[in-house]
Amino acid sequence: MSDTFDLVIRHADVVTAADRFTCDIGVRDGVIAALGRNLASGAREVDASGLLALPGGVDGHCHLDQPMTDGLRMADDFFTGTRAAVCGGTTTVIPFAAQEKGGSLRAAVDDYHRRAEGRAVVDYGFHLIVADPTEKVLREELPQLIREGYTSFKIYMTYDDLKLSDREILEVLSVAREHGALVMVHAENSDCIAWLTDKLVGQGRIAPKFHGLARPAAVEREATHRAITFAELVDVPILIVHVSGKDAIGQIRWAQGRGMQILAETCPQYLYLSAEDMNHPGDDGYAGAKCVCSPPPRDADNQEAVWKALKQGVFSVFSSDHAPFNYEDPQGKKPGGKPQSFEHIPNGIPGIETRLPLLFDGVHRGRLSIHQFVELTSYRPARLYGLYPRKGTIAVGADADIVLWDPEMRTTIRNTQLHHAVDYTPYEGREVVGWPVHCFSRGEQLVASGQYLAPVAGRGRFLPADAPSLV
Ligand code: DUC
Ligand code: ZN
Ligand code: ZN
Repeated sequence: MSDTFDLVIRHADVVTAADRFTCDIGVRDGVIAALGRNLASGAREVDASGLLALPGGVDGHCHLDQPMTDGLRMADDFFTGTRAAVCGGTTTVIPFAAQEKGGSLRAAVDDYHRRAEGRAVVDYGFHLIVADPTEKVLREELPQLIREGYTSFKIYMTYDDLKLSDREILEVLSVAREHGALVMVHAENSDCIAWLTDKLVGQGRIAPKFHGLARPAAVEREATHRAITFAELVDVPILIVHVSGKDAIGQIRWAQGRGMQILAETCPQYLYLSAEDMNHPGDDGYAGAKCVCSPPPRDADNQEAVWKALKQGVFSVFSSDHAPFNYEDPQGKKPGGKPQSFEHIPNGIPGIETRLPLLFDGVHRGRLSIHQFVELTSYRPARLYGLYPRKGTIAVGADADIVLWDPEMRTTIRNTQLHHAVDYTPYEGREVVGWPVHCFSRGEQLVASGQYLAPVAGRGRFLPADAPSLV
């Protein structure tokens, strides 16, 4: 007699954003076909006793093979980036198809598909980056792309090659409102940063640690408040990305308290890194470049504020903001091959593989519940970015993207054991409790006992997104 299922995961301690139950998981054709006790046989059987079965992580903010200006290059493409993602328990990634100023958004999307196809090992969607909202982009390209399944886009309030004026932001938000898309906002005040940077550089204060002084919390706070004001004027929800600490959190709480749909994201660096890490003495004081990201990591007080806000539900999503630049690389953190003034260090740090274990360690320490963990890292990003219920839960009919976690396993993070193509991790030597030991994507096991099984590159599929679901 033939087997009823392609795969049965036995005795799974299933945890979703809302529920916890013990059952077998029956998988057929890549989809969860049954949840129940004593399911019939599967062609493959896996015993999950003692492990937690969680929906695969959805990383709603990561950068892979994103074309860069200034001769920089990302170390991870869709192959190495998604390989690292799944080894860290993430089975869906949503990086950014970035428009260039003067270029077409459609061309950026077409180019980004070419970069992903044949490379990704897990499923992926695309956000857009709108850097040049011309009339054609606002009236034709963007509405058409939203209809085709690109329902979220990021805009920047800083960086000369990306930033929008206040007027342009209002125009983009209006299009999002009209067509039901979600706008993600990088909130830092560009002119304040430029002014502070010029002052610091003029005083010869160019080491990596001065990156933090050029982008203080007030700069993020002001831009966050301004973005909230724009959302109020247009009457549209927005998502503030990579929130770094208590000043911006204060603005978000204020808006949420007034009943506004201001959503927020934070990332591991704001829980675990601080300004001190950008002041690392190694490499004649330049090693701090490894932790240069924007907004910058702040201090212990701010870390605590981020943990509390996570617990209290201020944040909807927890993403990596994986921005993979090598350290020892003329196209990375040492542009031109040598230490540079902080203003030339590419912003961003790697973290696609360590995102989930770092937050899970907080579950182990009682900082948030296991249900909150699933909600922040899988369920809510799947809903917001139009992928639910295919992704983001363990339920009949969902894709069999399942991660079996050993909740007690102690791991010391070492870059040599990670699967990205970046030559360092900012979390080198940090011990975490809990690790994703077996990972399945659409029922195919890609990681077994922590070992990457080298599936066919390109097995990952593009996921057109439905309309955002904000709750
Ligand atoms: N913003 C991001 O979202 N990622 C990396 C750097 C940045 O400024
Ligand atoms: Zn950003
Ligand atoms: Zn980012």
